[in-house]
Amino acid sequence: MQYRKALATLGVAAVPLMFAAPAQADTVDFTLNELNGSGANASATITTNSDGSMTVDITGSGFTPNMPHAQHIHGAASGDFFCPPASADKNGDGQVATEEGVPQYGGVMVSLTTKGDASADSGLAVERMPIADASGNLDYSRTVPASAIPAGITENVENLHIVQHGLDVNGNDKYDLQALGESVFAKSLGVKGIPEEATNPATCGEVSPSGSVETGAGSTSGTENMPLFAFGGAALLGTAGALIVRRRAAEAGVKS
Ligand SMILES: [Cu+2]
Repeated sequence: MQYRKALATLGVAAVPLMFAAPAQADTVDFTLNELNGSGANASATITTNSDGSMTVDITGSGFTPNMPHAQHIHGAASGDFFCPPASADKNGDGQVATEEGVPQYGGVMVSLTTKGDASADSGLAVERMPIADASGNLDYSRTVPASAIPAGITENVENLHIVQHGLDVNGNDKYDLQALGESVFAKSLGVKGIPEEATNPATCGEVSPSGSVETGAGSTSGTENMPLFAFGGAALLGTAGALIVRRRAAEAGVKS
């Protein structure tokens, strides 16, 4: 009798104890490997906080010096995405371009800007993206508010990817048209003259250790945010170019 009573007491007590456990910050490590022979790599952590925000820390090197590098958390709340292999290079130019890689690593979920909006809408806000220092180092730290993060993303951090864009193929320390020509993706929106170097991915990061290429995430369209990238390329050319892209994108009926 006494024993059963004790058990019952335990049972009652255990339930509130389980639910009373405080929501704890959870940190996931990412390893960002070079894409497209960029020479860049980075390590990162994403910490999900109890208020629904995410703290993202990135430490990288080998980036095009003094140039902005658009960076995003790609993936989705569920599904199956991965960092693109070299075979994703469909046009055979030796580079996995934005439009070639996005279907594999997923759409933009969070824009890792330095200030202001961090939603997918800022995917191409190059003026608010981090700039590599004169030695090509790129360090970044920001807590992204819950309001900028799509539903289900903080619950699916292990399946997300971090992608950093912008690389210097011909070694002149800038984005130019000589190396790879125009950005095919920007051109597809009717905007000419944006270097492919400015829009191609330089790193892609999966959860560490990267024993398996596939980490899984995302059932939503991997292409819906692709036009955002052209906005960034246009920003490199100035506001007028960006406006043209937005208008063309609007005419094409794509999300901006
Ligand atoms: Cu991206």
